[in-house]
Amino acid sequence: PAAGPVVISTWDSGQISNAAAWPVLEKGGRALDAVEQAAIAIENDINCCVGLGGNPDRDGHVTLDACIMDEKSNCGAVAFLERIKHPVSVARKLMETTPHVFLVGAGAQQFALANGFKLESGKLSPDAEKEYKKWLKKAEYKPVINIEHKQSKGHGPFAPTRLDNGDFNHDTMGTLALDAQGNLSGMCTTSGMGFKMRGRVGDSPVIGAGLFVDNEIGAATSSGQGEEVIRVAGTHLVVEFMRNGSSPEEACKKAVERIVKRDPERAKTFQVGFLAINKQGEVGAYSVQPGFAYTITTGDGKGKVIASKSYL
Ligand code: SD4
Repeated sequence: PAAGPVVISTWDSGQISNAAAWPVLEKGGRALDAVEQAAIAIENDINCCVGLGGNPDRDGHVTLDACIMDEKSNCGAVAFLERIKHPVSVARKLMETTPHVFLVGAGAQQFALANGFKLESGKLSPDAEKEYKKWLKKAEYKPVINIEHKQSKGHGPFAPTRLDNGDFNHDTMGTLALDAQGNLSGMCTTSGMGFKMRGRVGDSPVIGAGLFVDNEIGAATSSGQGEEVIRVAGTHLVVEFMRNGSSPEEACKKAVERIVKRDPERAKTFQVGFLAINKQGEVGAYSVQPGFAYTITTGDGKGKVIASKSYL
């Protein structure tokens, strides 16, 4: 018998994504549709951290990375996409209507426009504008650990994800769903690391790094310093650990340990968090630094935020 439905999303802002995914799953709908709804909801939320409301690159442009993967290992991804509100939906369109899996930059935007997506203004959200001006004063190019690991204070359900000092506690949302038919799908969407180098792409749109789904075994997504995740093909690794018998939490822990082992000293300076679900509907997470969390929705349809265990 199928274990679903269940939906999990990274971070406490996962409450917003899960609330949009749940009605699809509750009605017996497809996990793929559920995770796309999760993406649309969070990309629409101007108070959150991903989508066009996110922080820009160091030249002042918001550039989006996203991907989606279904139960048949179909996948679609876009990166360095500008002025399009729903990158995950563009990725899905690419997956379903072309022989390709990955489009970037101007080509991705051209594909989106040809498929009826609207060109948005490109103006920064008021919060992002403020943050960018603040950043420009020093214009320091270094990925900031604090953005990732500071505990979000006072976040009730649907509270803004900006911290009191204006930072986000993250810039990426990943959602994994198991539907009533027992099928898995996932998505990952991001504005990427704030004030990144122009053209920089992280792990989030990279299949096997920011997201991986294997319908026989399970699925995983990640958040944090994308470069570290790409180096170990992080979410593919998590799914392979599950294939070899690890629980979702153990699998996430082993992937974190693989990253830390490379340079334990340096690992003190960045955050990576993995989130996973297996075919039985068991879920788990693990991160390098404290402060990572995820939201799970199942049974009663209420999103529950759970703090991840961490290496440090
Ligand atoms: C990236 N993984 O672009 C993303 C950033 C992130 O929470 O997860 N922020 O590297």
